[in-house]
Amino acid sequence: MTSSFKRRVLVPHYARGTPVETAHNPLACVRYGGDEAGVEVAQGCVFMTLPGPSPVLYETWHPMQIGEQQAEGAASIIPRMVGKESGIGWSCEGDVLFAAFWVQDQPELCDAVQTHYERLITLSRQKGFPHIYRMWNYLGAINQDNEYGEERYRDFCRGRAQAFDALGVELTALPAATGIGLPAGGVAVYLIAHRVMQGVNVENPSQLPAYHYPPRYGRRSPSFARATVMEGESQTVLYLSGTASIRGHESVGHTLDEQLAITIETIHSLRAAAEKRFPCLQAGRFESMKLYVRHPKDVSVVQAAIERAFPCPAGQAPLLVADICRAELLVEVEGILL
Ligand code: 3EB
Repeated sequence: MTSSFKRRVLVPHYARGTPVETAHNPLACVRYGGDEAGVEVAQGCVFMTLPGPSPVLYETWHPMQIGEQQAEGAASIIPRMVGKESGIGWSCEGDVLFAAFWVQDQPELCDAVQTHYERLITLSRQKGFPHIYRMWNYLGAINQDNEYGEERYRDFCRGRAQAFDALGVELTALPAATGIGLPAGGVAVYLIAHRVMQGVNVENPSQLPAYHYPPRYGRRSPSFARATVMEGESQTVLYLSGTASIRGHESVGHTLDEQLAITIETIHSLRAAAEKRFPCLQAGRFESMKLYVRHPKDVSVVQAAIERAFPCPAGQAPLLVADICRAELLVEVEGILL
């Protein structure tokens, strides 16, 4: 007797202002805005709260079927499991895992970030989900200097890079990611990982790989791929990293309009690179996007431009006012295409 099981990946769904977080049984719920930041596990779900003003944005994570596979041992019947171990909240079901940590603010971020990153990756491996395919990093006062005069984003990048080094992760195996500011201190990180499917990384011909940025942007380069593709038999999913107005390794454009135009062009170029390897993505649409804007006055212009360039289902392109990881950048955009 043969049986098959659903091959799935995790995708987000966004809701604003209403506490619908546990409807549809998500694996995780990230709340953008709340008084008390942290990670907790309840009702079979990881709840992560990031500091910030209300109204709150809720991002829930749901398994989506992308194919079917012959059952390999018990993978077909692995039920929902959740837990919190050494500060890492995690939940898994079948072949998908969500895991997250929150670290209190520190005078220097590097050590705490390295320690927690290593725990996060090690936990993913130990639970049986070694294929990390997308990560998000949010840090307070991202453009301010730490006690030693190093910008906190760069301080963070050192800890992250050291953790990947220590665990033997090759540069070309780094997942797609986002790195963005928070209105208050501390560091929030979460990831999604798969039991058996390795993501395929895609770099952008118009940009230097971030992990090769020269030292003028920090002692250790940012550890992420421009995009990761998860290929299923019935659906292929493109996870775009946070994308900003950068060509080569340099920030370009002084005005919002210039930066927006270059960001959109950069996303088109990244998408074209992904389509070369995965032609089925040509028929794809953005299922969701997440927009980050430094200044509140720029919100409506960014929303309108992105909506025109990359139409998304209603409500699935939320915008957060946040600092971007380089002080001169005004806008950053991430997205999921399928
Ligand atoms: C850039 O391209 C813009 O440090 O995890 C985008 C995506 C950016 C992820 C990260 C940073 C990160 O360098 C910033």
